[in-house]
Amino acid sequence: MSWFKSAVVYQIYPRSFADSDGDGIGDLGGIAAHLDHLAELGVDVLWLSPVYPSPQDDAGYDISDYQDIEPVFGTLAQFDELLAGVHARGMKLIMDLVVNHTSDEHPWFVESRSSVDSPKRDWYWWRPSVPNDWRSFFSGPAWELDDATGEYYLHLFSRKQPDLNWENAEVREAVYEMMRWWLDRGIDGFRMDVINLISKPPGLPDGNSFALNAHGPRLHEFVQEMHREVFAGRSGLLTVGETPGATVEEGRLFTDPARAEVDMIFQFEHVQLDQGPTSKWDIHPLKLVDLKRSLGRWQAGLADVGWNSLYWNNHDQPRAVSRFGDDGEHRVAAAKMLATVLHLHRGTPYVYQGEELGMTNAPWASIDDFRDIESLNHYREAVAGGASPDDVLFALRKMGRDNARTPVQWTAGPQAGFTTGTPWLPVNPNHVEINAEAERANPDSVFHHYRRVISLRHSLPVIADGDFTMLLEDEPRVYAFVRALDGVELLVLGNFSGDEVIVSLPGWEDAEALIGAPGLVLGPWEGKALSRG
Ligand code: ISL
Repeated sequence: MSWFKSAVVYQIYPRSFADSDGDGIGDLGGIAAHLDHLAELGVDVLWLSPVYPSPQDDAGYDISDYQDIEPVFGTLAQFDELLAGVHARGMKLIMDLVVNHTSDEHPWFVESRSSVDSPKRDWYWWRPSVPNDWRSFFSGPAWELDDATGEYYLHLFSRKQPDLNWENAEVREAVYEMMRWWLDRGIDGFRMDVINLISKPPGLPDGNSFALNAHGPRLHEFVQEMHREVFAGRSGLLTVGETPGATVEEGRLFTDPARAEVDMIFQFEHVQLDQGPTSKWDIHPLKLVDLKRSLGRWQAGLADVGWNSLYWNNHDQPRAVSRFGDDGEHRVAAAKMLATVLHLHRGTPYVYQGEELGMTNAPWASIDDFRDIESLNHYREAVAGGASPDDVLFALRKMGRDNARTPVQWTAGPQAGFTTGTPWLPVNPNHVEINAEAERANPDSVFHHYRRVISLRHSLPVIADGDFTMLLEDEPRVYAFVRALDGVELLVLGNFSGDEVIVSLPGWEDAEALIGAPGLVLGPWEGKALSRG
């Protein structure tokens, strides 16, 4: 069995994790100071969102030097120390790999834009006139006129994130060389940002820029080449591709070990069920049966081949307990239930910083509170197009990425113990109640519940490697499934409602309780796991 089947990954968003020098921005020193919190939680792998030099147009996902550390975050020497500290605690560390695009301030792009004859001209997508109607994911057109040569370049994200041309073999070799450099330094793998966008459609036809780019014709060829050139012959690594729009079939292609691509992918279906088909800002109530159907399809589809990653949230998504649970009266129960349900699926679970505390979305007063380029651009474009500012704000409050980016709440004290200065994004006022210090001291906290579900994955083969069967598929309030391995069966139940629910599952009434109380009665937002055999 691959080691990562019993592993749990923790995502750190460095700007918002912990600040060690009082400038209001989290940094490597802050991460180093809290490694014992992570070791105590019991996670196996840390994933660092980008810490490379960057103009921070998209909070570090616009990289201007792949082989150094952003000074605001620290130095390479501090990075090496941090890596040693992670390894000394028996954990691994993976880095974010953002190679669909660079920053426009990366030397490659600076050289590319300098002249049509530049040796690096073909490293990006240049056209003498706008070739199609593609839109950027951050609003506005995907082509930007560059004054230096009077030509247009492609940017699927912000205009400061020009897309690399993966058709060019020199680009690919430069990326692989950089990846080998990090692995030689001792890191344990990569989370690959929008890796499914790297192969562009031949002829750059008109149409939906996302659908057209989401699985280009050379995608799997490129990922297999990367595997051969970078990962082959190295062991113990973790590779996870971020692949918005991937289908179950694509998931099998990416993660079938025989194809030598990546270990797992982040698929997006379950985080789009409460959104309209064309816009994440078109928000609908989530129906639990849709969630079960979607996640159940991924469980079934990758049962014999490949592997799932499991997540409720990350730095791009609202807080899990606010979106899928209840962040009011039943917050603690809901946060625990969400952990139980997610972590007992088949797959590798990801915990996003603060999720282990049950952190919530933030109370945004006005548009001036937001910092994220995606939210700010959307607000500007929607309001200019005639939308009511209140309606736009309603959606930003629920779906805006800044919800995930408020500082981690370490203590009940000033600035939640995140910084001695002024935080780059305000701390959530609820830190007086929700914080790591209080939760570590309380055995009934969300934090200690996460410790328990994480340690269960380490100790019980039925969780790491058992079969998965969804139950009660049409029941609108209860998520229910069974895991089974070698005669051991585990029933997992999660009440996604504020009502008490009694479930009818003959044969399980007297099963032993692993999490929660025995029996088939579920209190509001309660989760439990029962075992037999
Ligand atoms: O945030 C999203 C929804 O609007 C996603 O569609 C997101 O843009 C997409 O998942 C790609 O995300 C990744 O690449 C982006 C970066 O802004 C995100 O933070 C990163 O996770 C560009 O690098």
